[in-house]
Amino acid sequence: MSVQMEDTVDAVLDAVASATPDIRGGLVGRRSYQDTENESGERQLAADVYADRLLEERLGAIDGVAEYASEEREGVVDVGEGDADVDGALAVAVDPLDGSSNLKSNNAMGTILAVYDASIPARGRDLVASAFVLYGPITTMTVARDGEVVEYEVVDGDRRVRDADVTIPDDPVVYGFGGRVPDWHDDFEAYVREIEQELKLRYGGAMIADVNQVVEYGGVFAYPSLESAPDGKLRLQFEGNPIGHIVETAGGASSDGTRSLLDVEPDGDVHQRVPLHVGNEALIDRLEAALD
Ligand code: P6P
Repeated sequence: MSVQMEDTVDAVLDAVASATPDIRGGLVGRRSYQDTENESGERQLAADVYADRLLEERLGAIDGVAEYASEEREGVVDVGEGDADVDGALAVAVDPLDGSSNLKSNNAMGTILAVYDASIPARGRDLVASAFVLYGPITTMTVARDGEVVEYEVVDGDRRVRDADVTIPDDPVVYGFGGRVPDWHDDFEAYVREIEQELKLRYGGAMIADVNQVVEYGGVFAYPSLESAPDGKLRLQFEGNPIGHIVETAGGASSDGTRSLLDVEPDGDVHQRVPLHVGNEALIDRLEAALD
C-alpha cells in the first residue's frame, strides 16, 4: 500500500473515531422511527439517518476517499476526486448504526466500516482496512489492518490501544444464530443442535456486539440462509466483508456456507445479501461440512 493510501486509511479511522462522541451523543432523542425505509426495506430511526449524514460529511471530506456507500443509502456517492479502481483512491462503506433496533431497548449497537481500494461493490479481498465501533458500557473500536487486529478504547473521539494483538481464543465458549428456528434449513438446524450442546447462547440483536463476544471468548456467530430468505439478512459490502475480514485477521474463519466471505463475488447490487458465519476455524469447518 502506498504512503498516500496509508495516510488516507489513517484519516478514515481517525474520522470514524472522532465521530463516535457525536454519534453516541446523538442517540439521545433520536429513538423514533422516520416514515422512511432503507434500501433493505428496514424502517429507519432518526439516529440511523443522523449517523449516516455525519459519517458521509466526515469521510467525504478526506482527500483520497472517492466513494461513500451506506446501508442507509440507495447507491454509491462520489465524494472526492480520483477513481478507486485506478489511481489509489479509496472507497468506504459503512453501516452507520448496526443493530439500531436495540436503541429502543437500550442495548448495544455500533458502526461498521469497510475501506476498499476498489470501487463499490467490491470484493472482500479488496479491503485495505475494516473496523467496527461498539457502543457498549464503554466505546471500543476494533480495527483489522495489515494482517493484525487492534482493539482501541475510544475516549472523547481519541483511540487508546486496549489490545494490540486481538486473537480469537482456541477454546470456543459462545454461539449466536439469527433468524427464526422454523425458518432455518434442516442442515443448519442439525448443526445448531450440536453446537447448543457445547457452547453458551449469546445473541443480542446487534451483530457486532455478538461478534465481539465471539472474538473475545471464542465461538461462532451466524445469520444463515433461511427458507424465507435464501441469502440471509446481512449485506456483503457493509457487514459480510468487513466482519469476515476482522474475524479472519484475528485467526478465525468466515463463510457464506461454502467459501470465505472474502471470496464471495459481488453481483453488482450494493445491497447484496449474504449468509454470514464467523468464528473459530474448527466450528466454521464443521458448519461447511454440515451444509455440504
Ligand atoms: P434479527 C441488525 O438489524 C442486524 O442487521 C444485525 O446487526 C443483527 O445481527 C441482525 O440484524 C438481527 O436480526 O432478525 O435477529 O432482528
